[in-house]
Amino acid sequence: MKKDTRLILALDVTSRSQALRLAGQLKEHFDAIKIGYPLILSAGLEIVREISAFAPVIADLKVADIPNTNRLICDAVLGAGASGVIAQAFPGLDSLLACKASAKAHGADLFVVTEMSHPGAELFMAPLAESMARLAVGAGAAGVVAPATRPARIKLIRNIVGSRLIISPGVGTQGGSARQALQAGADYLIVGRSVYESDDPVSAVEAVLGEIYKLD
Ligand code: BMP
Repeated sequence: MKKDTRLILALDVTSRSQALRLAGQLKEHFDAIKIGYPLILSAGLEIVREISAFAPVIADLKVADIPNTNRLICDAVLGAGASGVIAQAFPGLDSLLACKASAKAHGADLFVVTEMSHPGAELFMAPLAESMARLAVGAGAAGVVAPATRPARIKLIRNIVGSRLIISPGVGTQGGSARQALQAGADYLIVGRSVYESDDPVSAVEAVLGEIYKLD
């Protein structure tokens, strides 16, 4: 994945035509587009290939099953053209290794969730986030997902994952700051509603980029 804008678009719309319109309009501003259940279940698996004509697609299926089922899920979405897939760590190393094997076979990247960005993640995920990050490293993941809503947690997870990528959701609508997340060590920011729900999505993403460039 190129690292030009350091932004990944979370395209959680449920209309195929709206998704394709937004992808075309915004592709220059994002290094990748993350799509998941909302769009894939609404528009069908073929949307993965259609969106990947605009930018590399990360399939956010938060894969969380036994190894064989994980493999089938990853094979399906990576076979449909995704360049990366997101899995949950909590089912364990064997489940993650199945995702990793599928990703390797497709020349794709595996990303593993450590701690999620919403308040509810503090109950079960936060106490285990460091273990999940270690498991991601052990499974050979290309990167992890860590919360822009809690920059201190990004810093902690960076210490564990070393040079692996950190992709970070929670900027904008969820209250996270782009600048703070990057300063804490995120490689990429995942941005969704604050851009695609805006009346002027291009201006909305330019505002985020303005915040990022202030870093230099
Ligand atoms: P938004 O900018 O609209 O809040 O979108 C964030 C995106 O990142 C959504 O697709 C959501 O499912 C995803 N996400 C998240 O918000 N927090 C996490 O911890 C992990 C995610 O994948």
